[in-house]
Parts: sequence; structure tokens; C-alpha cells
Amino acid sequence: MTKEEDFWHLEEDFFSIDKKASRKERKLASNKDRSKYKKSDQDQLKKNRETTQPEALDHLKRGRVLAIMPEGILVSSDQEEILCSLKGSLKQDKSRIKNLVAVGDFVRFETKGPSEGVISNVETRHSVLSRADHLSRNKEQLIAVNIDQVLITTSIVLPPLKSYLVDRYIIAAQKGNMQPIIVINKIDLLNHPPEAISVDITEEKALFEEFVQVYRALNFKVIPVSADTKEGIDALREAMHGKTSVFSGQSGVGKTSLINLITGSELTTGAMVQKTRKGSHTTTTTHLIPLEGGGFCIDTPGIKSFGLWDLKVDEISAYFSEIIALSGKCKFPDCSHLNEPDCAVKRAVEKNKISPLRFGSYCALMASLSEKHTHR
Ligand SMILES: Nc1nc2c(ncn2[C@@H]2O[C@H](COP(=O)(O)OP(=O)(O)OP(=O)(O)O)[C@@H](O)[C@H]2O)c(=O)[nH]1
Ligand SMILES: [Mg+2]
Ligand SMILES: [Zn+2]
Repeated sequence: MTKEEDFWHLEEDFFSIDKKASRKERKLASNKDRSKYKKSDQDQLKKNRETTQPEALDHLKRGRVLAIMPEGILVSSDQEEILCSLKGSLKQDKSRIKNLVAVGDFVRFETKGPSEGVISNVETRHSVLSRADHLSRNKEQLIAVNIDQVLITTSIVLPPLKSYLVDRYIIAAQKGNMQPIIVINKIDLLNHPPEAISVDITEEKALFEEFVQVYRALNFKVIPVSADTKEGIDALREAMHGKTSVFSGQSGVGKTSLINLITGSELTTGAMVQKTRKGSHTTTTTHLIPLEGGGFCIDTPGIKSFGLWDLKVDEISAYFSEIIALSGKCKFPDCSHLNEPDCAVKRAVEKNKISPLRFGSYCALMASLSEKHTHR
């Protein structure tokens, strides 16, 4: 498999829209829906803020939505968990309830008896993860909001490190107003490779070292870890402290293993399972897991869930700081750095001043997006 085919295979889900429905149709529908939805959502939030006077907020508690369950909205406030309902005025339009309050929202609520409350206000969100694959507004669902950082999780050896996948996640995170942090798991496998593996361990080790050096030089935080030996876990814990993080990355890299290790929770692999307070009901929805000492994390939306993959060809270079830095020196001001003569970027790649890992990602992205373009 070539790198690019391999990528399609991994993130099949991510571009499969094209196969399922006419792209144009979807785009029209979702543009229409999204603008309508967003506007009314914003209006509603604005109204809630306006109708709640500052002094009225004083006697309300502030909390964070951990989960949305059949029984109600689970809010964390001052180390306590409160089961809340929504105030009537927030519920006028029933079709939007799901999106009016989402996991990660900061809310104000009034207490009603022990561990119960009523939410009357939702704060403005600074980032949003949504299921992007629904046409209909009614089905549009927010996965989580107000996420500070994406822990882009990869592994080495099993599955092997894929820098082009990391670059896609970096762009998705930045586009979504979240800080990208790269976590490389399974470093124990470099010294103790499993038998019968398809990768050359010497090559994988060289790639790992090059990767760490290249991405750190570009000012990305890179944290090599092992959920097995616990190497690097303290550094990861520190990076997560006080922040809300989402673990994101290919299946099997060890996201759930890392979360379980760090939070002491016992999530199963694959779907998240949460026992509700009543003990019997299980739900598969996302929830925020509180971290000891402050902060939260959630498991795994795929890249598509960032809902931002409407990247244009001419936007791509903006996400490669080392390419942008040189593009002024190319002969053509609108140089794409792919086939033009006298290209400063290509010269830098030849001299190894720009990493072939990064330039490879850039070229693959440019190619995949122009291809999509011509298929329209
Ligand atoms: N050797 C080694 N194996 C690990 C490590 N971390 C996780 N694993 C194994 O990798 C496999 C996948 O781990 P998960 O935590 O389920 O991976 P995931 O990223 O949550 O996968 P999905 O839920 O499918 O997206 C499991 O068999 C783990 O035991 C590690 O640091 N070293
Ligand atoms: Mg998992
Ligand atoms: Zn150029």
C-alpha cells in the first residue's frame, strides 16, 4: 500500500461522504442547515445571557456539563456532581435541546435539593466538536464543546508512526481553535518489539527520532509515552493539568489505555461505557472525565468529528509555518511549491531545511484536495 492509499484506508470514514451522497447536495444542505442552526443557537444563547442580569447570576452556581444522560444533565461544580434539568425558558424549541447544552458547556444553575439543580444559562463556547456526517439539522449533534487541546495520539511499531496523519490532525485542531499536542505511545516496543511484525524496527526507531526532532523544532509539544511501562506518563499528566483535552487518533494506538492510566477510570476499549448514578443504565455517549487536581479529558472523536474539514487548497500552506516562512522567496508569488521552477521551498527540502516528513504531508494534502476538487 502506498502512503496515500494507507491513509484512505485508515480514515475511510473521513472522506466516505463522497461515496454516500452527492457532495454538492450535502454541501448545500449542510451550509444551509449550519448557518440556520448556528444563528438561532447564537440568538438563543444571547437571549439567555441578556435575560440573566449579572446580579441574577450571583446566586447561581457555575458548573461544567460532564454528561448528558437519560435522567438529566450531569454537572460538576465544586467537586460535586449535580443532576440538572433545563429551565423552561431554555427549552422552548424542543428540537434544539440537544445542542443547547452539550458536554463541556459551562453553565449556571440553581440548586434544588441535594445534588439536583436547574440550568438557566449556558456560556458562549470557544470550540466545538460535532458529528459532521449528518445532513439534517435535527440529527446534528455536538460531541463536546470548550475543548482546549487535542492530544493527537499515535503509536510506534504497532500501528507504525504516521506523520502525515499527525499533520492532518494538527490542522484540524488548529482550525477548530484547539491546541495540538502530539503523544507518541508504545515507546516500550522499540526495545521490546513483538515477534512477527511487518515494520523494520531500526527504520521505525530512526523515524521516531527524526519525528520528535522535527516537530519539536517547529514548536509542537511532543510527548513520547508508554502506557505499558508508564514512561513519560508524568509529562503527559502535566500537559493535561487544568485543561480540557480530547484524545484523538487512529484506532489501536492506545488512547483508552492512556486515559485509564491517567484518570484511574476503567473504560473499555472501543465504545465508552458509563454507569449512571442509578447504577443499572449504561450509555454510550461521550462524557468528560475529571482529572485529579483539575482538568478534564474525553476519549476519541475521529478527525471527521472536528467538523472542519472544508479546507481549501490555497489554505493548506498557512498551516505549515516552515513553508509560509519561505514562500516569499519563490519566483512566483502564488507558487504552490509543487511543480514551479525556482521554488525556495523545494530548495529548502533538498537541503533538508524543511523536513521531507512535513513536505510529504503538504504534497499529499494538496494532491488529495485538488483531486476532490476536480471530482466535483
Ligand atoms: N506495548 C504496548 N501496548 C499498548 C500500549 N498502550 C496500549 N497498548 C495496547 O494497544 C491496544 C489498543 O489499545 P486501546 O487503548 O484500546 O487503543 P485505542 O486508541 O483506545 O483504540 P480505539 O478505541 O479502537 O480507538 C491494546 O491491546 C493495549 O493493550 C503501550 O504503551 N505499549
Ligand atoms: Mg479506545
Ligand atoms: Zn515555491
